[in-house]
Amino acid sequence: MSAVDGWGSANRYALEIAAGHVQSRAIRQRGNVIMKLDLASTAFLAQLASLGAPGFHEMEPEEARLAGGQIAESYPPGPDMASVRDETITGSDGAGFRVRVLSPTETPRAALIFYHGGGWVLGDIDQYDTLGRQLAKRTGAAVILVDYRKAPENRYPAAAHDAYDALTWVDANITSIAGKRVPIIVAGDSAGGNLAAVVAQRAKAENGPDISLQLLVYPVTDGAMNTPGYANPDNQLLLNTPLMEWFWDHYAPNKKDREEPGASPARAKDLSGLPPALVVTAEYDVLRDEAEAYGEAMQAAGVPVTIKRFDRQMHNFFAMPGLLPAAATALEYVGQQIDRHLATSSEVDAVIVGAGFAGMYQLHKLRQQGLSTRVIERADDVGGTWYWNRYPGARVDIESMAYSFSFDEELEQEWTWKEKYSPQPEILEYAQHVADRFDLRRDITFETSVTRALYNEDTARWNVYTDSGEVISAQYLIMATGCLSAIKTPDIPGADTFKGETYITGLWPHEGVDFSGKKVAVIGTGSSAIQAIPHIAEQADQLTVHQRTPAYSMPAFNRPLEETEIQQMKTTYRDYREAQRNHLAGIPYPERNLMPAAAEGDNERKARLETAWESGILTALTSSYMDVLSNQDANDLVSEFVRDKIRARVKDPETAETLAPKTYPLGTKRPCLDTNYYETYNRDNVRLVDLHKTPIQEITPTGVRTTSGEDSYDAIVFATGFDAMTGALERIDIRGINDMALKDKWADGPHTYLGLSVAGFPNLFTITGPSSPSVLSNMIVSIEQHVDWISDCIAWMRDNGHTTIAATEKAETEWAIHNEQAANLTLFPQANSWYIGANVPGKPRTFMAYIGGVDVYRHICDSIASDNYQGFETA
Ligand code: FAD
Ligand code: N01
Repeated sequence: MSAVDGWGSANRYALEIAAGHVQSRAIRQRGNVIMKLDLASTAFLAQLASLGAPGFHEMEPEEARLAGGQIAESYPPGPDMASVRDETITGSDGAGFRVRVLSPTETPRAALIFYHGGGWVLGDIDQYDTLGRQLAKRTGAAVILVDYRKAPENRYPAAAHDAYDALTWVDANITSIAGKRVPIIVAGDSAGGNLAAVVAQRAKAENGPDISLQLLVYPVTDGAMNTPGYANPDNQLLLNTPLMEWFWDHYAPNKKDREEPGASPARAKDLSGLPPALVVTAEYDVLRDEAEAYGEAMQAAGVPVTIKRFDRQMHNFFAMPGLLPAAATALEYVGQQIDRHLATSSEVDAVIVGAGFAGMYQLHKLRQQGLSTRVIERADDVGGTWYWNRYPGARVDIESMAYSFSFDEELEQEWTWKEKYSPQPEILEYAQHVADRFDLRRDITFETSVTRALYNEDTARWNVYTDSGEVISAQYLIMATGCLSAIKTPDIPGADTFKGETYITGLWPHEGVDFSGKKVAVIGTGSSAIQAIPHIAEQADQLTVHQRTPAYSMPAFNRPLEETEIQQMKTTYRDYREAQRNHLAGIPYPERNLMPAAAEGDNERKARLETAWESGILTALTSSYMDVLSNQDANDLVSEFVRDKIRARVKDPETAETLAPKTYPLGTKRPCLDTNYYETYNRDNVRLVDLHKTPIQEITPTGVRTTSGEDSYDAIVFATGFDAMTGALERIDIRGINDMALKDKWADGPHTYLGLSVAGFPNLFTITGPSSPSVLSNMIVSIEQHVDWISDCIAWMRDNGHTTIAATEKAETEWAIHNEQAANLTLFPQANSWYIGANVPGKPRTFMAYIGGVDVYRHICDSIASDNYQGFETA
């Protein structure tokens, strides 16, 4: 039977239980409890019950061991290890026992000693091999499985002695296990959790080896068996009171022994000074209460303890890898906690904030240069923009084959984009592929935000604070926080009073949203709204779009990529990448026409603009003449061409005029690419509200009130954009020399040198920071250029014995003047765009991207570097 068939029949059993068809007495008695478990556990229990086997406590130990072993045979093999070695240790009382050292493929960053469960009577290291390997792979620790002596052949304290001897053996052999001294973690499940807790107490009492963390998975902590769970049959799935009695009777038949902390760690008089602990429990487990009580008692004694209860799970779920999906979830959770814990105790060379494309590539580069590096990321995975923006229709507006990393030719060749403009899920998949390929996640701490970063002038290091309570000391602090990652919270009165559903495009629910049958309002008509609106309109009963400023949008003409064009690009990728780097915006085709718009007659111009339009390339219209973005008359010609296109796409003339932008030059707010955007307004269920005529007064509990009255909605979608360029940086309390806050320094607008460095903030780098080309370019081209430059700078500092580098005030001021002059040569400052901070009330108005072009900018950065980092001070 295949695994899938197995699940199919298991699930059928679960349904049968629900329908009351299964006649097993045990199941009938506990049917309502079993259904409280998740489906996989329910199905597993049902299958087990259908076998009609007696409980372990009704068997002889040998028989029970065989039965337990049979379940373990269904676990899939664990991941490959760099090495697996079994050794026999001679314990302090002369008895021998086996340990298995599972070494992960990378250099181990910890040694995790795992004591298996089984009531001190059952189980062995072969049965825990899969789990051990999974732990090694996920945590990056060498895992040492311990085959301690079992009862009743060897009663208490034999197992506890072996467990401690395993610890001292690991401590003595740590360099051969891990290559260097690394933190030791003691871990175990059930009776193994008991042994881990006991070992931690003994190490403390005897001043034994340092233990960095205790991982106690539903540990047995008290032989008194008097916590509420023992009296409640609802909690007794897979492990019940009679079986616990059977275990204790075999392990410590002498009731006096059970009162000793060596058997019942909860009986210890003083729990202070124990290593930090992670206590994992299951909701329906007879051991839940005693495990959590032990965690709480340690907490009360001042030990840092995290208690995590897995809802809808039963005893032993953690140790059934491959059988229960919850085991994988719990393993990932434990992995993240261990990541976090190991990180707490480390100092690193560099901290990178953000794991979008910028943070990912920066991590890869610094690792290659041998720097110990940690990335802190708020999300629970990589991808940045493409992790957060999951609204319907989200896709790239620069051709996918061009919007991709160029730094690794193999990556470039192995990845195949499917569409001209790939949708968000495909780009996220690409980011995840990059993370897997370069094994990035092991140095990324997810679900964690950096809240503060303080520069310590005495140590010349940054102290980086996170919302999980960590403080990480780093020589370099690299902000890869993104230009468009700080959501602009809806700045409309009453926005938080709406009682229906609200969505923000940049924080879209992962499970998606079904608008079927609903009355939906969208607020905003920027790039996000333009992509989402056609999809929402198709689903919703009615859609009302609230537009303040219309956008210029052209059709993307998106389509699947043809095999021949993929191959063509892959064959010529190197030349293409070179062209990207040497182009104004990193988008080399269609090439910029160096003729002014006035130089051509109406017919030729129309033909040229038609060709640009048909290309479906974002920059085609602004590249059609050299002066589109610098000469109002030239811009008017192209803008009017686009307005005519809008008029042709929208049937109702009044709606078309409302949608046609007239208050700012084309290209000076980010232009958009769409699929059926304007055509959507030809649908009967779509309505456009012109907020210039009827501004929003407030959002009410039931809808949106404009000056023309109130409309009620089931859902409101805020496509209202971002606090761009500076938002993500200013939301962190970054303080440099003399405790200067970045936010204060930037009170009248961001000041940087090259968008890479800030005077007064040594060793702080900003990837695609303000005053660099960033958002005016193909962002991946700009990200790669910055990451390469920063990495080269750090290498240069190390080669030349410099500890710190920072921009000088003079260089920063000169760069600001150059930026302003460059922007003022164009039409850009005329628009109330987010480029200029106009979308955020109260934000200072300065043009925040370098307009001189990616090509020119690259040349400037390279010249500065080759001139010994002119404009920077080093120490
Ligand atoms: P991001 O991808 O924004 O990643 C920054 C990361 O930092 C985020 O994951 C965030 O969670 C994390 N972070 C921020 N602050 C903290 C903190 N304090 N603590 C911990 N973590 C933090 N650009 C293009 O060139 N072409 C496009 O087609 C394009 N399409 C886009 C579509 C959308 C919907 C949006 C919003 C932007 C688009 N962009 C596009 C710009 C896009 O942001 C960049 O292309 C690129 O993805 C940015 O990568 P990044 O790593 O610099 O930043
Ligand atoms: O945000 P936006 P976005 N009341 O700021 C309106 C990239 N991106 O998320 O213009 C009423 O552009 C606001 O009106 P106005 C791309 O770089 C790329 O759409 O301020 N309306 C505007 O219409 C893009 O530029 C893609 O008058 C309010 C809209 O909300 C950037 O991300 C896809 C309002 C916000 O538009 C941001 O795009 C998506 C209020 N109080 C994003 N506040 C691609 O296609 C704001 N608005 C690749």
